[in-house]
Amino acid sequence: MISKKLQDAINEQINAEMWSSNLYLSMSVFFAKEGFNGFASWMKHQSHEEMGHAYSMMDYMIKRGGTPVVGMINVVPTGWGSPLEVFESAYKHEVHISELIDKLVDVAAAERDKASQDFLWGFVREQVEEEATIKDIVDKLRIAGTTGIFYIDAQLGQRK
Ligand code: OFO
Repeated sequence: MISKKLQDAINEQINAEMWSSNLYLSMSVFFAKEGFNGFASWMKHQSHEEMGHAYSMMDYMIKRGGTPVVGMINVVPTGWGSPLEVFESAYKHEVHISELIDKLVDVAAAERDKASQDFLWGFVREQVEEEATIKDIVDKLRIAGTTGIFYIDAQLGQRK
């Protein structure tokens, strides 16, 4: 059974994952309005993926006898200056999420909860991928000219 302290910490992370989902949905709307349909579609997939992280944490909590909380989600940003700015914000956000996950592992270790540490290491690994994927997009956008941006938009639109 999961401790109350770890349960509270995971619930905070569940809230952060749902906030991330809304953030990427907001970015998707921004892109759709700007005519970048590929970026919009990519961000919608990302939003789904973040909800998936929240679901997975909720399922885990239930298996361990805890109670996941579906709490209030704070408002997310709605306006950016350019596609590069959007992806830079997304990258910064993922770095922040990685820090939160690292801290969660520390809580699980302090609680001597091996199963939770094992579960959370999966997210530590996931964050390496998330950061790398978004950083790669940022790097490409930094060197792309106007034509390049539309090429990247078309490419990201192929995400399944
Ligand atoms: Fe974007 O990552 Fe969830 O955890």
